[in-house]
Amino acid sequence: MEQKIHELLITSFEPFGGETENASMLAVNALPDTVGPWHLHKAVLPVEFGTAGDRAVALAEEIGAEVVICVGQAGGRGAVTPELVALNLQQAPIPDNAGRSPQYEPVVSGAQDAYFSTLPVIRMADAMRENGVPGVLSLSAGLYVCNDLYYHVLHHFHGTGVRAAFIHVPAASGTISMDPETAARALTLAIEQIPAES
Ligand code: PCA
Repeated sequence: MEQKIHELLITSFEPFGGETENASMLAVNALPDTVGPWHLHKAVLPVEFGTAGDRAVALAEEIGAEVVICVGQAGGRGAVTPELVALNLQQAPIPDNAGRSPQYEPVVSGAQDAYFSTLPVIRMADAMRENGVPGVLSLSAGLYVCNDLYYHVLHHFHGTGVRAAFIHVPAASGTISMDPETAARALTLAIEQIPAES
């Protein structure tokens, strides 16, 4: 019997903060085009409040994605960190790539304070460690563009059945870092934990 193909959007981010690379791009580029029943659609998003989320939602709808995985770089973290929650708050320690630096403004005015991931992020972190890849559940994606994107996606798809998670990967170079192949292995393990509901 033929296996049904399920569409999955996986996004990464362009470089930001004056850096020339973004580990999320390197890790996502290193992924295969299919993982189990999942057909991966890869896209690179701008590091811009609002725009990143709008683009991810538009792409997900265009390809009929059942699952959206957003990946970003978290400098200073030594493990791959699936994010449990997205907060309805923006705070920019540095301007985004469009020069905007919101200070404690909501992502979506009047919407609920937070959303939990709709994917098994705890299981994802466990699977990484069980397979020898540093992986830890994170309770905060920060308040910068990664969290903004995550909140946008969870808010937009709330109640629709389209499931989403955000995963931070360590920087690709420097003292606290992870090579892109290991980060890609962690992302593959994460995707393997997603039940394909049809
Ligand atoms: N990391 C930033 C934004 C883009 C990225 O890769 C963040 O953690 O918010």
